[in-house]
Amino acid sequence: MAFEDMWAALLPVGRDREHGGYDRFAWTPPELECRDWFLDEARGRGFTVERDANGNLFAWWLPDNGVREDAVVTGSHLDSVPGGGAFDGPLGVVSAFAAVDLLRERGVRPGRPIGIAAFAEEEGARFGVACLGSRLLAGAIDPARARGLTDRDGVSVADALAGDGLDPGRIGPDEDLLGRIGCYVELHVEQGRALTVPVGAASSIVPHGRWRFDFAGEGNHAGTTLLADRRDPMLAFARMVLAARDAAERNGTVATVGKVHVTPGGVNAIPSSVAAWLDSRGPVDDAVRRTVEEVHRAAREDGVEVSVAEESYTEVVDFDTALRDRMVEALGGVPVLPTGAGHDAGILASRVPTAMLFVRNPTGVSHAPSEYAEPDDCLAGVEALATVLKDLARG
Ligand code: HGY
Ligand code: MN
Ligand code: MN
Repeated sequence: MAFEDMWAALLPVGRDREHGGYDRFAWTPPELECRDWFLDEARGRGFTVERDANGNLFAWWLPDNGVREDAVVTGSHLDSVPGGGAFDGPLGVVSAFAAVDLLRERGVRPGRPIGIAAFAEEEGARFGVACLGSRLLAGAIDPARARGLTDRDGVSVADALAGDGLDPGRIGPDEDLLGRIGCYVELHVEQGRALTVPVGAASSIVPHGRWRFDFAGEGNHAGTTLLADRRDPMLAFARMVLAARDAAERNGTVATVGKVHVTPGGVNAIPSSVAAWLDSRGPVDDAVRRTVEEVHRAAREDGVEVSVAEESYTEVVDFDTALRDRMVEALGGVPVLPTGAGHDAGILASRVPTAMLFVRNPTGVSHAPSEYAEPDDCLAGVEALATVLKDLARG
């Protein structure tokens, strides 16, 4: 099935009719539908399908020579942020199938296995930790902590895995699977405005993390409670949001507060508590750490208790230069650029040689419905990925 057909098949899955964004949260119906799509595409090509204990999917194009290790793996993720764009994640997975199709049409027979991966819960939109599936595979998160993560309705990762027929007791690092992977190359839509030609390569991912702030005050009546008697957590939250921008400007980082839960959430009730999440990223670790500390210091209000918990943090990722340079050479030279976006490739980079290809995004917008890549640029990305896979999977 050509790129366009696969793209058209996925496009409507989990798309909100009103705002056009996607809500493909891990192990919810739209994302399960995307998983089924992946399995159909893999089986339709006669690939061996593997679902690891962590819920990551792999489709294997195995060579005739019986070699089963040193695989070249490509792919990305199928889940989205709330109201996300169509390209972040799926472009890498659809392009992987399309690139392998090109190689097969051209009579290429790989000397090493080529794997296509779809990692679970990359956005962390449901359970709060980004790249959960690849972190578990790579041993970058404690399995017990992961099992206990819950979504807004109190459903745990363990429940979600069990609901999908997996044994939550088996999640965690998979040394056998990692041992079979020789390298990982992820194609991804570029998420800023830096790429001005169809295809580029990644040099690094900046340090980035997310922190949960909890503000505990006292719920009370909006009309009968004197200002002097209030312990309003919303005021501490408001200071947190404004402090995030100030601290980011001071420290040369970026900081975002995009998610907040107010309890109980009544128009005429002073909240009893507020939970809010800070996402901060920047060129160096200590600038990010300073940003979070300054926000923590500023997010205050008399009578309101403030607590902060780090939910995930990824130090700077410098992709494998030999792999990157080999990829750039095979492509005849493409721009090499850093990114402020996290990726499964950034997590796997700690275990296997990893590289990334970017496809131009003319809007420069991501994590929103207007995220976009031109069809010609998507096809250029497929050609580039096919070239890289052919080069890397040579016997
Ligand atoms: O948050 C990120 O940068 C990625 O999209 N998970
Ligand atoms: Mn994303
Ligand atoms: Mn992504």
